[in-house]
Amino acid sequence: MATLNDVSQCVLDGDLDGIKVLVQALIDDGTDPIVIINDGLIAGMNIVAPLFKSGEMFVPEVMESADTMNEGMKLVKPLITDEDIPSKGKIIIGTVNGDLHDIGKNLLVMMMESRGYTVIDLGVDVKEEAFSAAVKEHKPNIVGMSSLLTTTMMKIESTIKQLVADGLRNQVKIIIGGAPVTQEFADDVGADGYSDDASTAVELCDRMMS
Ligand code: B1M
Repeated sequence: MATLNDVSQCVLDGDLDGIKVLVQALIDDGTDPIVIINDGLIAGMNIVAPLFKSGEMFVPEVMESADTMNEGMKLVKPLITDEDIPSKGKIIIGTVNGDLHDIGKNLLVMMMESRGYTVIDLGVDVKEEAFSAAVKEHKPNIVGMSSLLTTTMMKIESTIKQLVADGLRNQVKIIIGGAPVTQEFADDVGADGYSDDASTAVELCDRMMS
């Protein structure tokens, strides 16, 4: 008989075929879909996060685990309503104007979603005005900006200035990251937080929301 531990292990292993069989078996046994999400799928990602942080798992494996979790979610999501899943908060995220790198950002999105946040991913090459319009529309708790190029780092600053100009800066916390970004840079441009990897970024959000 399938167990919630098997589901977590399957997420850890990145077993895309196995997860469908296990989650369907638990659904057929009458297991509460919320329990499958929290104690099976998310529990699996909660094992992955520290292993990634400590260097025991690498980007491709983390992506596989996140894909596996999402495959399981596809089966349970139709069985629950959005109100059943308490969200920890709403986060808007994007790679800044002129920058097309999205692997790190996508990893971050997956980790944030797996840790219970509602994430609105604006994609790559996100113009300053688009960040601002999204804040107006979605009223997030946190805005995340990723930049991988020294040439686009300054777009973080111009986006923050855009939020100030539009009177939105005080309504959100801003976190930033990406290879060239540093804590010093974050302090200079007036971001609320900086992180150099996806796991720490999620922990940063947790601290901001508490
Ligand atoms: Co480009 N690229 N690239 N590239 N690319 C870099 C960044 C570069 C360092 C390579 C090099 O020269 N050594 C260099 C930048 C140099 C610089 O600015 N100092 C570079 C360059 C120059 C370029 C082009 C200009 C090349 C050209 O066309 N001449 C061009 C620019 C295109 C553009 O954006 N306008 C370009 C293009 C590309 C590809 C399209 C080919 C591809 C991107 C594909 C994609 O993303 N879909 C690519 C890639 C893959 C890289 C490298 C090799 C790998 C980046 C990556 O995905 N790393 C990169 C070299 C490198 O970083 N070693 C390089 C894995 C990823 C998991 O890590 O993105 O750092 P990372 O994310 C981490 C953390 O940074 C952090 O968490 C993540 C996970 O732990 N993090 C955040 C990221 N965002 C965060 C946000 C947060 C918090 C944490 O809060 C919101």
